[in-house]
Amino acid sequence: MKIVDARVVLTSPGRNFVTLKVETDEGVTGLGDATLNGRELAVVGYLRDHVVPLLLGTDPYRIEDTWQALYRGAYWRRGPVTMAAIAAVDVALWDIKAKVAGLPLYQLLGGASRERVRTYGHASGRDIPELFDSIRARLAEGYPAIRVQTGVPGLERVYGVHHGATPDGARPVVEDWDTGAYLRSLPGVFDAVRQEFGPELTLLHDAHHRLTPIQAARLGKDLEPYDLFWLEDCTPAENQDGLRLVRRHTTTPLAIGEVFNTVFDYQTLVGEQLIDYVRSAVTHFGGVSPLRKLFDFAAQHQIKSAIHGPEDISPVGMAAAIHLDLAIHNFGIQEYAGHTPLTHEVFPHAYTFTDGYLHPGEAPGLGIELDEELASAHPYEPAYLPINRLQDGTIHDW
Ligand code: EZ4
Ligand code: CO
Repeated sequence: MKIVDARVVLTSPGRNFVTLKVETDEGVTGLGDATLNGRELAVVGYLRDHVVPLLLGTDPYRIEDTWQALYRGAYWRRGPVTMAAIAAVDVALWDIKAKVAGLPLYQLLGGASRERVRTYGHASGRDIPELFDSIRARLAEGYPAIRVQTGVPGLERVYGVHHGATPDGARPVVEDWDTGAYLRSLPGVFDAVRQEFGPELTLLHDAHHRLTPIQAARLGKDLEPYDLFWLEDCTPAENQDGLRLVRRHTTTPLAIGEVFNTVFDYQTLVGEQLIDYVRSAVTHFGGVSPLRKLFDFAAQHQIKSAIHGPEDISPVGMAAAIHLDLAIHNFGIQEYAGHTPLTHEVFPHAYTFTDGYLHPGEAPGLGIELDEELASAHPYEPAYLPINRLQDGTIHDW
């Protein structure tokens, strides 16, 4: 079998998605997600100009060899653009191989280790009543676990919550931030949530890289009475050593890694067991092949998976994640923000979301298709994540 064509499809059925479609001389096709929120066109160019020409004529069964050739052959390694592009190829080739085998992808990854995949959803509100309504809405949808984000008194925007296309597409929305106000208000929010919803509900929180290690240590301690499933991205972890300090001070479980793109970002974090959950997405980590290796490394340190699943992972990336979730032993939880009805129409899929649990379905391959005609009716719209400024105007991590 040979790869005879590969196309990059950029579409915005509510938000932008980058999809690679690989075609073979035997008519079998594969899909991969390469969406990099706010930097989509860079990945489109990387794939179209530098990856697709290298794929033509190659054997789609040679997934590992192709991965290594794209990773090592570029000479310039790592980085989100490169690794999103390689991820799309890796996933598309797994899709092809599983389709030819006539098996859902999870079977090629070792088969099911569980019946279904537990998820968590997002709740947020400017104040407590709005937050409670949002939590009730997620519970009504069946979510067994909920990430809680709220407004901070004195700040205008609910942080860490972003909204599709920006009003002025060419420029990011500017938000405001005050770490002191956040640290003072958050424990009270979780106290109120526990009083209203009881001790059983699984609760998570995302600090979105906004704290220093000592601030993160304090927050982790202050949140201990509320029994969080995890505190996510408590501090930017490019400096992996900083997590030693956080870890020494708190038993609140820690999750990190949605912006990471290779195992090297995790060497200290996993090797010293400084975190409890790894957050990388198939889409941003070079695909199913390297993420599987990361999970095996994490398993040696009793660390579990928690694949990133916001709206900006396409249904193709989500499908790949769900197959992996079902197959690996050290599965933790799967984030599932869901997609717009139009997105589900552009990407018809076999995976299901029922009572808060996902299942990849039994269709051969990833179990996903791309309606190219509908996709082309919804072209790319420039959109950026917000940026953050402190009250004196200093740029802060978003
Ligand atoms: O802000 O995916 O845990 N989930 C998150 C996400 C990220 C976005 C960035 O594109 O933090 O909502
Ligand atoms: Co996050």
